[in-house]
Amino acid sequence: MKFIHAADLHLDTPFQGLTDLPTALQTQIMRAPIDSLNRLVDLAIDEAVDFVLLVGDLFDQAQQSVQAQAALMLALERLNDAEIPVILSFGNHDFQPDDADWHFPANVHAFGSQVETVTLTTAQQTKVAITGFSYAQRWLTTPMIDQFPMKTSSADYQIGMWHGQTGVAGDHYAPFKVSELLGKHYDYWALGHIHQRQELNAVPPIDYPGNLQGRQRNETGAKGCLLVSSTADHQLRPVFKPLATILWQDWTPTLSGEVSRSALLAQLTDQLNAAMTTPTQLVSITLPETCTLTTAANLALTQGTLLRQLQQATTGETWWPVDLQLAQTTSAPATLSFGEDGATWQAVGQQVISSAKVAEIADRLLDEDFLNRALLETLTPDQWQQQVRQLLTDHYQLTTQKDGSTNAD
Ligand SMILES: [Mn+2]
Repeated sequence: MKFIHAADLHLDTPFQGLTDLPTALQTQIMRAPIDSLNRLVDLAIDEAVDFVLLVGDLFDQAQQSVQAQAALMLALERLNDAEIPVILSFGNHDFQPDDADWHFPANVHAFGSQVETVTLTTAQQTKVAITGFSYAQRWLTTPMIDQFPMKTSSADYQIGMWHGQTGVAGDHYAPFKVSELLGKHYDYWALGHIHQRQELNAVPPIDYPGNLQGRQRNETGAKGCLLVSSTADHQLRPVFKPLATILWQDWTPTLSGEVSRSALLAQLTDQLNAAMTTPTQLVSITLPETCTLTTAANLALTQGTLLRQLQQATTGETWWPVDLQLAQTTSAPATLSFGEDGATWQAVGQQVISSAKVAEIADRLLDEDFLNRALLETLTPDQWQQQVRQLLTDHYQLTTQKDGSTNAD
């Protein structure tokens, strides 16, 4: 026996926090949840599975978009043509009243808000009982476990479908305890709701497959479904199958020493080109503590110009930078205080203002676009003032207050 366990498709998910995307990538991202569903159907047909379980949150909202509904119906029709049954439930995102009329194809069984059991007989004459429920409202605080029957003796395997999370009575998302599920003696618990793939118990498996397609920055890594097969000793064993067409990724480049803006841009581009292959990666970049940035590079980072330049340096076919930041260090940021202590300034001035230091600083300053431009074209005094003020406030955390507190963080 072989089946697919998937959950949390969120077909009409709104992707947020992405700006300035190339049109092709934007289209690819908007289609990603539907593309991953279509790949699930391909997998089901290729593997000739006996049935497919979809455990809640098929849609992102109780009111679905027409496109998402059409995509689901098309996928279910393809499985119907292949004579693959689908057992599905609705979750806390796509909760449905019991009298909602979906006109699903004949191969589909959708659970209502009361726990029920459906029984299938596979082509190899294996009898499988599948027990589950749907959400009829956003929250499900009542204990559902009491409604679940003990494993029936009339089926070869019994599978529970449960969209929810561990917790105590009163929690919002169908709370359960692992021990309660184990107490029913089922052969497999197909969970949904938690978007991170995880196994709460190995034998029998109590598994979250994770969502089919990552929806935001913290949903990183490969996403897909579980392909579950029976073993000779009558166990059910899940294997992860990646399906997502877009991956969110946290990534840190290899960098050391002091890095200028141009070197940083070149290094990031080269390393990303080498590291990122299909499927397309949406990358949140954290620079390692092993490197320090020149003043200009730091300014470009904090102002976002470095991220924009990096976005301009990629076609978006294999990677797209969504964020770029320094590793969080525990030490306090350096601040420069314009206080009233003239003696300190004199002492510091004698140390700092040497011809070598001036040359070094001038070199770094020429890394600044606006200073470079000023030498080639004419900046008005107003533009000069505005740019210098921006440089000081953004990079040096300029403070003019006597108590030394900063006006920026
Ligand atoms: Mn959910």
